[in-house]
Parts: sequence; structure tokens; C-alpha cells
Amino acid sequence: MPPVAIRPKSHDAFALAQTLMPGGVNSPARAFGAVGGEPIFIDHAEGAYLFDVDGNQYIDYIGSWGPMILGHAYPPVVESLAAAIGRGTSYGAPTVGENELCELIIELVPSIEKVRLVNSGTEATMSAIRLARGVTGRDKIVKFAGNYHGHVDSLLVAAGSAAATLAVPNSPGVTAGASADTVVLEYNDAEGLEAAFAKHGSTIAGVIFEPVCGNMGVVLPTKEFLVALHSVTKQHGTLLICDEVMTGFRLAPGGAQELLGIKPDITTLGKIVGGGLPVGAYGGSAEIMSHVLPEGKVFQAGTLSGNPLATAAGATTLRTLRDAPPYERLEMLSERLETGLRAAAEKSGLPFTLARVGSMLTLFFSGEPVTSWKSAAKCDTKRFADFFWGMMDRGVYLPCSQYEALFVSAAHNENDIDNTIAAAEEVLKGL
Ligand code: KE4
Repeated sequence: MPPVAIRPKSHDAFALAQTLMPGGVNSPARAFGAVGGEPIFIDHAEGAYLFDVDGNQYIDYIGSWGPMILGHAYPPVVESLAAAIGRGTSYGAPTVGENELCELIIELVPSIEKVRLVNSGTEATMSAIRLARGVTGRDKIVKFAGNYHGHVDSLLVAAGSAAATLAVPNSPGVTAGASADTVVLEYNDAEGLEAAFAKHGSTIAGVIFEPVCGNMGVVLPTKEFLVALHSVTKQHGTLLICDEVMTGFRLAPGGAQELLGIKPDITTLGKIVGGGLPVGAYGGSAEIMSHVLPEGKVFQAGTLSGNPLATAAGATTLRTLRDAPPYERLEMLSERLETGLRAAAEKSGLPFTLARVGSMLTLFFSGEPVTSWKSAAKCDTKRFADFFWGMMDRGVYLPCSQYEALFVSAAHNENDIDNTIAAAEEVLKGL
């Protein structure tokens, strides 16, 4: 369904952007490829709202793809940046701000004793993979179809057929060599995992997984899958890498590992940890992290890692989540949204399933529960695109793909939720 409201300034900005940047964007997810139409250019944001360059206001459920758990332009974060910016923006030397952010991460994330700050979730997962290989001296890495860990060459691979598959690259430029040591399995397939380890166990350096998936839409792990992840990695001396870039500080102060009792060897973080500025992190036991240069020999570096502005925004965000936890409010608002969306979808008679964990939610246009990439791939993405634009034209900005999670923030209120539900009722009955 093409957008009804016209957005001339966004249209013009996008026309120019396409002459400057590939596809007119700096990250492909923003190009609206999955829903058609043209991306909307944002002028500013505040609390739960986005304002586009044509003056339209939207209730925001992207939250910058996760970071904005406290809402946009959260005053304490703005104040911390204002205080920091006059002191210089980057020194290339250690700062106490890095100590403060790392102390908060170690305090909040159960499995982390030592942590290294980087600049994105991709850098975090890339470094975690290298660390697992460096610690174990092994080459192979296991990942799961439908799990996204950033644009790391060895993780940009599609699942092949059969249980334990040597992956094939699914992006030009990713060489067969780069993905030769990547084994791709089915999420929530405990038996397939055990079979892969029976075959390759002694050569597997690490298993990386999303503890609650957000990148095929929200998919919860089964208990059996979590048990198998812990048992096979322990049994074979493989490191368990919990990718909490999206779930970290989102589902609980200690992320999905606190909520689900997961005990990873390495945790990767991003998004919320920077409060909307570029921060990623990876951490684990002091022993494992002692392998990272300059303490150990595993190389990793970054000019802007631990940047004073980013650590100020990140530390203020984590301090707020620790001292004034919004999780009860997030649960109340998110449950209200789930209940309303479920009722609206039921009233429409359309096939759907809905998955939610805390303030992460996905309405799937499929009558079959989504438990892995195989079932996720059966969704009616055309119908999702129509739903997306119908909501957008009613002032509700959803993630622009069926295979993403919607995020509720502490800045949303009951009125926002009820307006979202009312819009969904209108749109769904017209699909
Ligand atoms: P970044 O490099 O984009 O900071 O993080 C990569 C990453 C790693 N791990 C998980 C679980 C992630 O979800 C991500 C990034 N998430 C996507 C959206 N689902 C970012 C959006 C984008 O690519 O623009």
C-alpha cells in the first residue's frame, strides 16, 4: 500500500541522498527495501516521538533499533553530553569516563568481570569471535540462521542444507575462505546442535547466538535449546558467546542472561550501552579477557573506542537503568500493547502470531508460530509492508521489516499505546 500522506521534503532529501550515498542511506535497514516506498527523513526526536522534515509526528517504535530505551533526548543524557562536549571530543588516551562505564557494565551484567569498549555491535561480535579462536586455538564458529550479529565477514553467511552445514557467503565480497569455518544451524534445534558437536565439537572455538532473537522478529529460545547450548559448549571446551547487543540492558538490567539464567563465556553489547552514541563492548571472565592485547596476545584496537562523549551518554543511561529501573513500566506498557494488537489482529481474521519478551515485540503475518528462520521465512511480508505503511500514515513508526523487533521505551505512555492499537485496528481490518 503506497503511503497516502506525501512527504515532499523527505522525498527531495532522499533524491539528493541517493546521489551521495549507496541507496541514499548509511545502513541498508533504513532504506525501506523490505516495505517499499521511500525512507522518511527525521528532523528531531523527543521522548517517544519522531518528527520528520515535513513536520509530521510519529509514535516511535524503532528507538534507533534499540538504544533509546529511555526515550529520545532524555534530559540527563543531554546534560551529560553538554557537560562533556566542552572538554574536547576525543583524546586517544584513557579517561575516567571509560572507568565509569565499564564499572557499570561489570556491575550490571552477571557474566562480565572485565570488558573492552569498542564502537559498534559489529566490532563487539567480530572481536568476540577472534577472542574465542585465540583462547581455544580452534577455527570453527557456530551461528544460527536468522541470527544477525552485524556485518562480520565470517557471520554474513546463509544456512546451507542438512544439520551441520559449512556455510556459503551471502554477500558479494565475503570470500569462501572467510566463511569456510562457519557452521550454520537452525535456532531452537537442540538435536541439530548436539549432532554438529558430535561431528565437529573438538574443532569449534565458539557458538554465537541471540539469547532472545530480534533479527528474525522476536523469537524466544526453548528451554531445551538453552540447556543444549550450555551442555555442548561445556562438554567440548567451546566458548558460549551471548550476543546481547539488542537484549543487553533491554530485557533486564543484566539483559537476557539475567532474565533467562544464561551463563555465557563472552557477552557482546551495543545499542543501549552507548545511550544512542556509538558504543559496543565485549566482556567475560577476567581469565578469558586476559587474552586480549595488551594483557594477552589477541589483537583488537580502535581510535574512538571509549570516546568521552559516548561513555558519558552510556554511563548516564546505565546509571538511570540501575537507579530508577523502568522495567515494570516497560512491562505494563508492552503488555497493554500486546493485548491490544492481539485483539485487533483477531478481529481482522487475518492469520497472525505475536511474540513478546519485555519491551521487544513482533506481530508476525503468519498463522504458524515463529520458532526459527524456517518458520519466519513463511511470513507474508507483502501484508506486513501494507500494515507498515498504514500505520505510518496514521502516525505510528514501526520497524521497517517483518524481521525486526518493535521497541517500547520508558517515554511511551498509555495514550501512545492506545492510539497505536486504534491505528492497528483500522489498518488490519483493511488488509
Ligand atoms: P551494530 O554494528 O549495528 O551496532 O550491531 C550489530 C548487531 C549485532 N548483534 C545484534 C543482535 C544486532 O541486532 C545488531 C544490529 N541490529 C540491527 C537491527 N536489528 C541494526 C540496524 C541496522 O543494521 O541499521
